[in-house]
Amino acid sequence: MACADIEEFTVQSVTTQKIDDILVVLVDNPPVNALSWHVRQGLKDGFEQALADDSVKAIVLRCAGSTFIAGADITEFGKPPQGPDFNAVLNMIEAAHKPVVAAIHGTALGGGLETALVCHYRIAVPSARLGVPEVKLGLLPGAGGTQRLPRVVGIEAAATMCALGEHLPAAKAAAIGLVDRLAGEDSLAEDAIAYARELISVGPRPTRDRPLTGDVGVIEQLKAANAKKWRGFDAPYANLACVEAATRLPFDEGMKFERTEFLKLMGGSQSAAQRHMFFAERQAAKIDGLPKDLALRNIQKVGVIGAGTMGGGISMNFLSKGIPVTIVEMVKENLDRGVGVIRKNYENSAAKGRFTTEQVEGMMGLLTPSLALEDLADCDLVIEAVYESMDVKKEVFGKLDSICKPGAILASNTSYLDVDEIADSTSRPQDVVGMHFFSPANVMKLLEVVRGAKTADDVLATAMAIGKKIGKVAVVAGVCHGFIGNRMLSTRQQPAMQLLLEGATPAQIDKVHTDFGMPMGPFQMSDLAGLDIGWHRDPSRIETIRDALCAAGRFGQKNGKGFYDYDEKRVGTPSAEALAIIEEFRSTSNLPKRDISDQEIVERTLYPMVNEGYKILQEGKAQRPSDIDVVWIYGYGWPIYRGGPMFWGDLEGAGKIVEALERHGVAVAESLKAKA
Ligand code: T1G
Repeated sequence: MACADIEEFTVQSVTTQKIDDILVVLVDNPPVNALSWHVRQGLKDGFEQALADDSVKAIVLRCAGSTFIAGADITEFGKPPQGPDFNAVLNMIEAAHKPVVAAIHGTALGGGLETALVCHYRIAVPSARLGVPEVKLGLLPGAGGTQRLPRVVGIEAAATMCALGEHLPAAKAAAIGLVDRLAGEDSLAEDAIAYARELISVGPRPTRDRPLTGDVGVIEQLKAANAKKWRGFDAPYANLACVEAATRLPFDEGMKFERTEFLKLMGGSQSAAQRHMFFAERQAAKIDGLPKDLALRNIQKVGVIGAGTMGGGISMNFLSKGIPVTIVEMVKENLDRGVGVIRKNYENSAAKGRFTTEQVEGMMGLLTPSLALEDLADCDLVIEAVYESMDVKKEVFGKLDSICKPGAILASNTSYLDVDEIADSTSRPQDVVGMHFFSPANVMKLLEVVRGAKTADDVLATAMAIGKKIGKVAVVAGVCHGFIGNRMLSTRQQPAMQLLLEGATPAQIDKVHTDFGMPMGPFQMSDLAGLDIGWHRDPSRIETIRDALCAAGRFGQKNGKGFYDYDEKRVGTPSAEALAIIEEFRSTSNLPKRDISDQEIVERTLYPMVNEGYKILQEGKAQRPSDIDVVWIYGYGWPIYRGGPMFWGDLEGAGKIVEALERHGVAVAESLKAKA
């Protein structure tokens, strides 16, 4: 039965099928069976039909396609409501006087799991995953999840699921009572009907009437264990408040409490930001102007040149996904050290339970160390991660050009050099692309894929696809100094240094940034990277504050002192010596020392980043503003609850930003000025 004609159009996203005394309600709303308004309407119609038909003794709710319902339709948020109220539909299902079985495959997430929770019983295939990931959207399960989960799995599991938003595999879900029965991987439809028929004599089991069990103390434990990770976030605490309410309020009161908390989050900027990032991350994978069905190059074997920190980390990305890697170094000692670091990293992960010993040996077995570039001849993709010097890179690519097989993709991990110039050192510039990993390369999710002027479309698309395959969030960048992320970073670092000359301290400036939600501020980041990177090594030549610190032997975390002093655990504290060096250098600048407000620090270090983002877009070096947001969240730890620099800039307001930039004498991007 199709759901009723809707004023705009008739949809077939929910149909029913009667099999003897069982009615199957089937949802079919590709790609993830989201609970769009016409699905809610179809569920309402389908269950009304089932409940009115006396020959129907039990009901099965199932989904077509690759997954059970993956949640509310996020694209509907913020738009005028359409179709029946979600909670009303769920309450109707829960109150059914006939047993209702949810048949789960793929993922039952968010509103999808909430729909399964109002069904009286749940059967799932072993490969299914269940969860309430709303917290990752800055939300909470707003259709009874925080009230019904504790009644099914207990307070501890419910609090953990709501606050962390992780997916549970079906076996784990069965172990905690979220799933009542496991079906055969390929026989869910039949097994669900058989299970429903068994339940006819058992009858309905409304979740709202089930007793709530467990220890509410888990809530404070979760807060204590996640305080650092949840710094600045609203949603985790709202989720826990709702679960806590379930332990002390009658069900209907608890539902009202949940509704109030849900609407607070839905109306706030954090959820808007995190929902923006949900789509931004998926949009980043799309390359405008390329045909969807473009054939990709086949990447079976990867070569990495350089076994240092970056080369080793890059290699691990492929090895962890079962892709063989030949890693090449010029000096045996460096090669052996690099291979040893890779093994050590895997062994450390195994010690934390992430890999078994066999898996570590398997991954190491895919690694072929070599001292000869010639061993890269049969690689489909070669990634160069040698010293950041154009001359060195051009020499390497010149050799690769004569060694590598036709069609091999030649990629540079350069973090800011001109990929076109590197490409022109080969006879195959169409096969050259930038693949800029972020350190530590086996951990950081961002991958900037730098599109050269001559990079072939299939090379670009293949680099993006292999990036996703190894678990990265890949973003297309154009060739310019620093591409997207580092180019914007420099517009923050320069004014930060200037503010020191005018009287601010490193700690004050860094605190503005960490209070904003960044993992570290400009000077903490400089100490981490190393103040001596790119230093001319002449202690008598002091032209900048950094020169002065390096001349005094203050290189950053690496030797325990930079802008800050560091203890053996690399915990930094303000340094009287560093402040004295800065003050001495500052006094030569003839700039009056003055008190500088935190707002001025925001205007002079964060607003220029937004401005640079507009310039990057104007120059076509990024495909879309949301790509820039993705770069900063996955490459630099920009707080996701602020949605990235461009989203945040919109929230701040173009007019406010332009006024401040002009007041500070910064040249404003035309496209930003036009928006003010
Ligand atoms: N709404 C709308 N579109 C969605 C969607 C959703 N819930 N989930 C995915 N899509 C789109 C996605 O944008 C992409 O579109 C396509 O589907 C494939 O997604 C009241 C308030 C299910 C694990 O948070 O985690 O319920 O790019 O590329 O890698 O309490 O999608 O093709 O145009 O991610 O196979 C809670 C979000 C919502 C789950 C599949 N649910 N989705 O991963 O495919 S809030 C979620 C996912 C809620 C209630 C609350 C994943 C997936 P396009 P994909 P995938």
